[in-house]
Amino acid sequence: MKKNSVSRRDFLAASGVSLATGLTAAKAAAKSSAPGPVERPNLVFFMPDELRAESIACYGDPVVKTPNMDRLAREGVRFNHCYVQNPVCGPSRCSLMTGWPVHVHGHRSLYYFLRPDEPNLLRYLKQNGYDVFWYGKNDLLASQSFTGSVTEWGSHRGQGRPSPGNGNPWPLNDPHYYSFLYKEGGDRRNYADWGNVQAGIKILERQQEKPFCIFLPLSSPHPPYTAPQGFHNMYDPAKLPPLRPIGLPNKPNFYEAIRKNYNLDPLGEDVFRKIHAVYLGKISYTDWLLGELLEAIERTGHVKDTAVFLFSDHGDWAGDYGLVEKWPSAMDDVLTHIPLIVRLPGGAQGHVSKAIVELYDVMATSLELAGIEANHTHFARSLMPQLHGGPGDPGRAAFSEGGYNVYEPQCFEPANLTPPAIYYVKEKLEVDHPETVSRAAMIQTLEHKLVLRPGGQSELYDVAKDARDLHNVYGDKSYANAQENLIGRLLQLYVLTADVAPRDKDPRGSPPYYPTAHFKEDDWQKKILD
Ligand SMILES: [Ca+2]
Repeated sequence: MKKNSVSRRDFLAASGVSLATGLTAAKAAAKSSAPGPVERPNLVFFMPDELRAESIACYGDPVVKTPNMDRLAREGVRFNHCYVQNPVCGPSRCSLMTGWPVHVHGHRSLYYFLRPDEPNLLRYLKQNGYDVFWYGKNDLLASQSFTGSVTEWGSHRGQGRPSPGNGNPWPLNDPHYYSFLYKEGGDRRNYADWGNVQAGIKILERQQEKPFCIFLPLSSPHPPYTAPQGFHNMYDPAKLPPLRPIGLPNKPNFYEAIRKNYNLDPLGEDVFRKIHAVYLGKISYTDWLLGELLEAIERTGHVKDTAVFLFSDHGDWAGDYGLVEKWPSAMDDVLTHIPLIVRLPGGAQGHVSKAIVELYDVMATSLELAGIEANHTHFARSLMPQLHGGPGDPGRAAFSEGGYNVYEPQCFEPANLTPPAIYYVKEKLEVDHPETVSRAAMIQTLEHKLVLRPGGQSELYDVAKDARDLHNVYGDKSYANAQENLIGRLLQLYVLTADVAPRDKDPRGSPPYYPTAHFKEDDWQKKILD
């Protein structure tokens, strides 16, 4: 087993102690950029839902147009290898805001969010002088956590539904029905995402006394695969590079199960290419929204005092492998590898960090920028060194987890849908065949990726040769050493992060004894009160 000691930096990060204040680090590298460093900058979190890294131009997609994301990368730092802690909305967001792998507190489902007795980044900000504005979907906080964590929130969610005539266009018995491929949408300004971005822009435009955080958890490019006019048909399916093929050997059981249960088998490759083309169109729409936001930041003079973060909670298959959407225990690169771009006043410009980082590092980074010390134990690491041009930790690994056990009905989606609901087949498959959503744990390095599924098929990829996850070599003797090393390292992660000890202490001695506790319950009370 490879020796993998815990470095001082790891220890400090796990203790919630920063290596350097934002200001100190900023001074060290102030020469690297135009706007100077700023104490306690405003924070803008632009978070598209289901945006995978590789489908953005500056991450290497040869077709898609994402000029605003590319510009943000040129003006800031692009993290080339950022991974989520879970491939599904709720768990990934809970990790993002706590700095905990999902196993630390059981945040593995869509039905257990951060409660008032648990930490979260937004509450740290609000309780330490920031106004926190939230416009978009939830999947993060329990209802009772909102007032303590968020100054003002709202969602234009209702307007985000496809407009009449733009719903599922296929008859129920058509194999396209559960493909999530819909028709072209409406006007780009008639979408929830546009409304939520506008709400954020209004905050930028008004006078603020306190530093602020604007959290924009948007819906795009989440399926269904439909995009507004001007974006839906932006890309020619015939001109896309080849998708990852259908029917690859040694893939987990849910690949075939999804295709069979969604009735996708009869669909030709042209349909999956169209799905992919529309997904790229929806990404370009998301990029346009980012452009609106960046323009407003510039127009309101906030470039100099506002840090802008772009990241997502997970990716999407988007037609690769003949699959659509995502799956709770799937760990493909297109699902776990997301973009992370940060533009920081006084930070490096055009820097690309190639070392592995994890999405929840956003939490530790934001705390350091805001000058807040966490009062809970977490495992996120501040990315401040990279934001000032540092290379990051070349030996770091990323970890991700997913799936449920059959004895955890509280985790499963409720399976109370009936046709024509588009998620009917997904929920039914999970409940009828829970083995397809068995628990999974992934470790990813720059060389290899292991996905361990004790109740299903495990996977191993030679990432250096096979970054597209095409050839599962789990159990292949020529990879025995790599497999053993990764399993050992995964075990170490669980040993080191299995739980967190509360910071508040109980006295070791017994509490004082008060004889009054044993007064007889005679009728003295009655006597007094009568
Ligand atoms: Ca999501």
